[in-house]
Amino acid sequence: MKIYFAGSIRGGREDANLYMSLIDDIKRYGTVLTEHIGDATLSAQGEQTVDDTFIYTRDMDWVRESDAIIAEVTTASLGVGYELGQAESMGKPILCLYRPQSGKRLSAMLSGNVYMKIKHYNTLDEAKDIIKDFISTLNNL
Ligand code: 6K6
Repeated sequence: MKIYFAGSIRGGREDANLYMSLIDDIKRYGTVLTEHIGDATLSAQGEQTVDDTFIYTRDMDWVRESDAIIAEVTTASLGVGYELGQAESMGKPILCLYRPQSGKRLSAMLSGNVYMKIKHYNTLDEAKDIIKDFISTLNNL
C-alpha cells in the first residue's frame, strides 16, 4: 500500500516532530511516499535545492499514485488543503487527523465536507489507533 502523508511545511513547522512519529507508525502498513514531511531539520522555507514547479509536479504525481491520504491538519496549510481537494477529486480515501485547540477551529472546507474522514485526537497513541482503524477499512474495500 502506498500512503501519501500530508502535513504543513510553509504553513508552519511546529508539529514536525509529531509528523515524524506519525510517519514512523504509518510505515508499518506500507510505503509512505512523503517521508520528508517529518524531517525536523526542514524549516518553513522548505528545501532550497529544488524549485517549486518540481515539488508541485512530483507531489501531484505521488497523490495520483497513492492508495490513500493521511493528513495532519492541526497546523493550517494551503498546500495540504490543496492536496486534499485534489485527492478528493481523484476519489482517494482520506483521513484527516486534528488536535482540537482552544481559540482555533478547523476550516469548514474540511470539517463541513462529508467526504473527508476527520478524526480528533489528543495523544500520539490515540492517533495511532485512528490510523490503524482507517487502514483496516481500506483493507476491507
Ligand atoms: C523538500 C523536502 C522537504 O520539503 C521540501 C521542499 N518543499 C516541499 N517538498 C515536498 N512537498 C511539499 C513541499 N512544500 C509543500 N509540499 C506539499 O504541500 C507537501 O506534500 C505538504 O503536504 C504540503 C505542505 O504545504 P505548505 O503550503 O504548508 O508548504
